[in-house]
Amino acid sequence: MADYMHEYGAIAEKFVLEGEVTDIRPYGEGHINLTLLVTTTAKRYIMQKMNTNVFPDPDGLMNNICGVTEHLKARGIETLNVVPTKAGASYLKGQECFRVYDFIENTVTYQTASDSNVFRNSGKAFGEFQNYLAAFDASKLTETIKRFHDTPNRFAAFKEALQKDVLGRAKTCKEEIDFVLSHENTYGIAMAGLQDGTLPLRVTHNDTKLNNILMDDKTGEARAVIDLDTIMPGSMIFDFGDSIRFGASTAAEDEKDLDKVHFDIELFKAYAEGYCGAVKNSITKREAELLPYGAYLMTIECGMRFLADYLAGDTYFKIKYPDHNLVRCRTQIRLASEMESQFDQMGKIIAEILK
Ligand code: ADP
Ligand code: GN1
Ligand code: MG
Repeated sequence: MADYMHEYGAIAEKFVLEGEVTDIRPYGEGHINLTLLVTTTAKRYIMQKMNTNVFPDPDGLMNNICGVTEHLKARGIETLNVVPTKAGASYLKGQECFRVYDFIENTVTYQTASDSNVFRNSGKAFGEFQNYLAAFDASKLTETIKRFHDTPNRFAAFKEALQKDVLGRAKTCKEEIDFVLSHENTYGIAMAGLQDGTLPLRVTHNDTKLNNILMDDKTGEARAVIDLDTIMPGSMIFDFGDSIRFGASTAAEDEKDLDKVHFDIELFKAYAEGYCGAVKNSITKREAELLPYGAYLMTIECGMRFLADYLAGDTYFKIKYPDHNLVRCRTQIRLASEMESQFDQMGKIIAEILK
């Protein structure tokens, strides 16, 4: 194992930490940043090497995070606490950029939602998070990743990666490519709604998977929504949909055995109860109608992003083995195709909850 203390000890020293650093090790299952658990003689911290390939404007990014966390703290909501550098900055800027948060203790993150109560609680928390963001001034936000959930644009990027096929991998995933190509006519509905105003543009989290929320390890209640890097203007159906994509599955996002991967309508219902219960006073009729579609859209969009990255040589998502992105893509396609055949049931569940 790499000597993380040796590699990152001097970086940690540049932040205002309590106590002496005794240990640094990798932590969590995020796909984007290098996340390190820093232990000192006094307490624990999360230190992240920020992914500046994915987020090219770290100033704008940290400005968003400081703004949003202050907004939440002012309302008494538990959130990430940014630990400043000794020079008084919100992050360490250099060839590589680092930031530190207090470690939020006595919490867990889940990689699957085996317990429907936990999933319902996460839905409630993401819904409430949406409500808190409603009062946040969108003009103060930098768009940290342009066109993040613009699915037609993601599809164009996918086709470009396919056309280049830099590693000659396209021949190994014909079925998956065909699935993504054949569904093109389903990709434009959310963007069209945002453009013509039938879907309201809101400040949204945009990356609401279950491991981006910390749950209390005793009560199973949500404690804090984390991974605030992608807070930007977007649609509520993105936040609802991305949670369903990840959590309403019977298996992990990178399960290799597709026989184990199914869209679980009971988990969908549990999340919808939590989420819709929280946003019932603000959700519009059109948003409610499009929640099932949002689940499908976020799932197929994520599938095409994994596939595009596999074709492009794994330059975006962190991987643990060579075809990891292809494995992830396959679970998303499986889920998206099961969702397609259950739009009616999903719609009925939402209507029942909101009636
Ligand atoms: P990425 O953008 O790579 O997904 P995250 O910010 O989501 O990075 O962090 C990765 C993981 O680290 C999270 O899923 C969570 O398990 C853990 N984590 C991040 N911040 C904290 C924190 N302040 N306290 C406790 N755990 C945290
Ligand atoms: C990434 O950062 P993380 O691991 O929470 C990605 C999401 C994807 C997700 C798929 C900034 O989320 O958009 O849906 O992986 N984040 C970014 O698991 O691209
Ligand atoms: Mg994350």
